[in-house]
Amino acid sequence: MLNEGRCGYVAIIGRPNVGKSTLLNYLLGQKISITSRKPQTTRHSLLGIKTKNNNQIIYIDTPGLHQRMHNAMNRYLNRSAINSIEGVDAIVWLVEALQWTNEDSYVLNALAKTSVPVILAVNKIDKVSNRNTLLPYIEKVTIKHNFTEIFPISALKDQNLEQLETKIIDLLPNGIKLFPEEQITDRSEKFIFSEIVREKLVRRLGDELPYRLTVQIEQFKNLKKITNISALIWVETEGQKGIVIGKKGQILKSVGKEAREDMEVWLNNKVFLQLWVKVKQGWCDSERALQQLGYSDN
Ligand SMILES: Nc1nc2c(ncn2[C@@H]2O[C@H](COP(=O)(O)OP(=O)(O)OP(=O)(O)O)[C@@H](O)[C@H]2O)c(=O)[nH]1
Ligand SMILES: [Mg+2]
Repeated sequence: MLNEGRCGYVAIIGRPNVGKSTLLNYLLGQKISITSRKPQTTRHSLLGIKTKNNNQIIYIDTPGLHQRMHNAMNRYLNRSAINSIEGVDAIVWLVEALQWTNEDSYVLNALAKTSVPVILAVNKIDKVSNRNTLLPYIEKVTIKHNFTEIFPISALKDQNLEQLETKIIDLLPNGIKLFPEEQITDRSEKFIFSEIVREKLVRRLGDELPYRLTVQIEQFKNLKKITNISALIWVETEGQKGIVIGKKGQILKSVGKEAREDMEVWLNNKVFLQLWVKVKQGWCDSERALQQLGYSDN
């Protein structure tokens, strides 16, 4: 008899910087979502599709839920994360071991309104030197919601992820696969590549990164032996443009090199990458400008 597998959607949520994208990449065994030490690295929800035997888990990586909602960009990020809680089959909520912030409380409030099963994943346990402190912490968080299960994990060091995934599959409904087995994300290569450039910028510039910077792939041309790609980096002021380019163009040069190397791995082809920095004032405060740059709810 044909053994029908399970298939469903699972949202990975949590405050900024707690390790959501790192977890997704390790669960998939491939890097599709960018990560960095800086909060609010993820700006668009994206799907990561994992097919395992007869089962298919469709993970949704979300921007970190946060409380600072002053401009259009922040409103978009929260809307995008909250919308993905609706209609999923399970939620994995990440907190960081021994840490609790107002932003965690904010996520908890959003969860209180849902009847979807929630798995609590206590991440970054590799950072905890005294394991005796972990249990009281977990007990304190556990009583805050009716969790289906609780897993202490390390997304970075691959601790307990197998067990977490087994439990996730248990929560999915029976059903046929919604995506082809070889597909790992719903996003285009253009999207992934703009994110690769942004990751290198976030990592290189750290706190100096213009918060409102965005990247757009302008040209993407697959030739036989090489792929030509050009990307526009949008900033808001001439000063920010200077920061992104760096002294004697050093920053832009190394960002270009690192991004090109990642793209070559992804495409398994040589890449010729050109980066341009452009100034567009006030785009982050305008809903219309956001839509033009691909930040839309549709
Ligand atoms: N030590 C340790 N660091 C981790 C672990 N998981 C993630 N990190 C680090 O935490 C930082 C944030 O990780 P991300 O995956 O970008 O976090 P995020 O929740 O997706 O953040 P946003 O997209 O900004 O909401 C990165 O520097 C990761 O390397 C872990 O298990 N252990
Ligand atoms: Mg992220």
